[in-house]
Parts: sequence; C-alpha cells; structure tokens
Amino acid sequence: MLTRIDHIGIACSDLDKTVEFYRATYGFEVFHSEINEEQGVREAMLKINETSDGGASYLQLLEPIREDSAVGKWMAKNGEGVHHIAFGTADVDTDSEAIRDKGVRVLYEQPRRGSMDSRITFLHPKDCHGVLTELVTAADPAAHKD
Ligand code: CMX
Ligand code: CO
Repeated sequence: MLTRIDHIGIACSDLDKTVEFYRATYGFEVFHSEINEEQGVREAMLKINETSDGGASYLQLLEPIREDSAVGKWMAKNGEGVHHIAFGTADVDTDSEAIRDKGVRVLYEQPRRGSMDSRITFLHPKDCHGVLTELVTAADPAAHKD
C-alpha cells in the first residue's frame, strides 16, 4: 500500500546553490546527501515532515553527474524543474508487481538502491499521465543520517 508522498525529485544544475536557496528561502536543511553512481546523480534530501506511517516526506535535489544519465538527459531538454514524484510503501516489491499487473510499465525487473539505502523502482511517465513516478521502501532513515 502506498502510504505517503516520500519525495519530490527536483533537477538542478548546481546542487550547492540550490541547497542554499531552499535553506535561505524556506529554512529547509540537508538531512542527507550522497552520490548515486548507478542513477548518475549527486543528491541532497531535505526532510520536510514526518508522516503517520512512520516515514517522512523529503525534497530530493538532483544534480546530474553525467550528461547521459536520466536527469542529465531530462535537463538537456527541460532545464531545471520537477523531475519526478515518489510514493512510499512498506513493500515496493508487492506494490510494483500489482501495478505492473494493471498494465503500467515498471522500469526495473527488481527494485534498485535509492537514497539512504532505500529500495526504489520507477513507473514509465507515458503510462502515468506524463508523471515519472517512483516507488520507495525506506531503510531505517535514522540509521543513515550523516
Ligand atoms: N517526466 C515526464 N516525462 C518524461 C520524463 C520525466 N521525468 N523523462 C522523460 N519523459 C518523457 C519524454 O519527454 C519523452 O516524451 P516524448 O516522447 O513525448 O518526447 C519520453 O518520456 C521518453 O523520454 P526520453 O527523453 O527519450 O528518455 P528515455 O526514454 O531515455 O528515459 C525514462 C525516460 C523515464 C525511461 C528514464 O528517465 C528513466 O529510466 N528514469 C528512471 C530513473 C531516474 O529517473 N533516475 C534519476 C532519479 C534517481 C532517484 O530518484 O533516486
Ligand atoms: Co527520487
């Protein structure tokens, strides 16, 4: 069951400057940052609020580290902006299989590693009314704060 908005993924050309914008404008602080080589991004997670399912909602700021990454290709076409939304679930395997059975293209055969050791998969935007949609099962967020 999808129980929260886990994050909104925002593509940016300069992660440090964008982090500073969110800090100076709204007071949001970096909860976690990392490089995800497989996804081709340098990223920062800004925690907005905790959620009633025991998880949290974040902004995920994404700077591509390669032009041919998903975010790099998207930015070449669109510039900076909202790249994807992510719903949180306790069981990404079961939920993504159920959604696949409804005829929506799930991009990965098996979930892959996402931010803070979460397990993630994506639904094709063309099957989701133009919205690239990610499903996330978090690892224990408290264990991965840096
Ligand atoms: N939102 C909405 N539509 C999108 C999109 C996005 N983020 N990215 C691509 N599209 C659309 C394109 O506009 C294009 O539409 P048209 O044919 O009408 O022009 C179509 O989808 C195909 O796009 P493309 O530019 O040819 O790109 P690809 O098919 O090579 O890749 C996708 C698209 C979704 C398969 C790829 O971006 C992907 O695998 N994404 C999942 C991984 C990812 O996004 N990782 C980064 C985030 C990591 C994280 O969250 O942790
Ligand atoms: Co994401």
